[in-house]
Amino acid sequence: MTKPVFQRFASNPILRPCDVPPSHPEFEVTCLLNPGAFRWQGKTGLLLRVAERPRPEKGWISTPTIDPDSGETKVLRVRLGDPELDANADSRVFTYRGRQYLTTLSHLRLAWSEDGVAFTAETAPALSGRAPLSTFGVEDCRVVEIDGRFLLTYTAVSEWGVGVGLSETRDWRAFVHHGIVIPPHNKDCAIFPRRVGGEYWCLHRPSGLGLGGNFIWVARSPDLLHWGGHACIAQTRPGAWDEERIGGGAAPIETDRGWLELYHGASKKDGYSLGALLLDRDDPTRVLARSAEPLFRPEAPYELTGFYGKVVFTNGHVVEGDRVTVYYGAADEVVCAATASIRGILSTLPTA
Ligand code: MAN
Repeated sequence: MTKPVFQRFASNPILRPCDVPPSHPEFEVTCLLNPGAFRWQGKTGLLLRVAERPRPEKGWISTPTIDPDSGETKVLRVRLGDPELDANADSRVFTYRGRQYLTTLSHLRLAWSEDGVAFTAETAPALSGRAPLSTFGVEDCRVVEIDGRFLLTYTAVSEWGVGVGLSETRDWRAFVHHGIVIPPHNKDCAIFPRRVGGEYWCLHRPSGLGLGGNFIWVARSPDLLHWGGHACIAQTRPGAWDEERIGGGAAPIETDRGWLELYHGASKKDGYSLGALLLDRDDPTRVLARSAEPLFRPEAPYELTGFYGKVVFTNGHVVEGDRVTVYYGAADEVVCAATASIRGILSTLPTA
């Protein structure tokens, strides 16, 4: 058997819901997942997705949302068995009176580490949902640094849909919020770590209803706010490990063979796994290679079972020389890490 490309940290999971205090005394932290990752002032930072809800009550389902008018967090509480409730298909969502809700409300929380292994979370959120366009929370933040600016792209969820929010900071204390830069339905947006041909580039993931699908696109922008030049670069592949949906991970990694992007793909049978795309360095609309098989799939117990089982999902990594450390959400419940040699990943991607 060939050696696996990724090695999991022995201390996985490195962060669990009980490691982070809730943002509200009446809530519990249900899931800790999908962190953005970055280096700052000699430390490794994670921007965790903290998913909360009121403590479970037998016979009831309840979820917090932010009131679009007052901006206050309120709780929707529905009795199980209510004929207008459909809550069985997916632990992440439910439908009530014909409207879809998330079962948890997510915010983004900073956690810091000296060694990239042991992290301490801050006690208060760094970024929370706001009315009107993230009243169901903010999720799955990608972080990239360009010229001392940390650019944060995240999923902004509301009853109006799932869009891409952009915020930025230079010091992790003061944030500038730019609002939604790509409207619904779109998520998994990662900005490239440098301009290409004088413009900013990003990966994003619209969801097609009917025609199209959950495919990966690229776009360009002169100012990070206005995106154009859209091109669809990767589609789901029937019968493959990424047959159902795909989406970009964190910012592409520049290598001498091109931009290396670690992305997630989902299949009905195997859940969410990770693979790689290699894009042309000067023209990221050109795909040079793509993983035929996943590089990393849910196998450890904490990846197979949890809030939503069979998931490894990444949107954050740290690169040091040839080594990439991928921080990932496992089973939508805990945060884990694994490392790989970038050369090792590239060697799995033959180009024509
Ligand atoms: C999907 C999943 C959830 C997420 C919602 C909204 O259902 O990715 O984890 O909360 O989309 O983004």
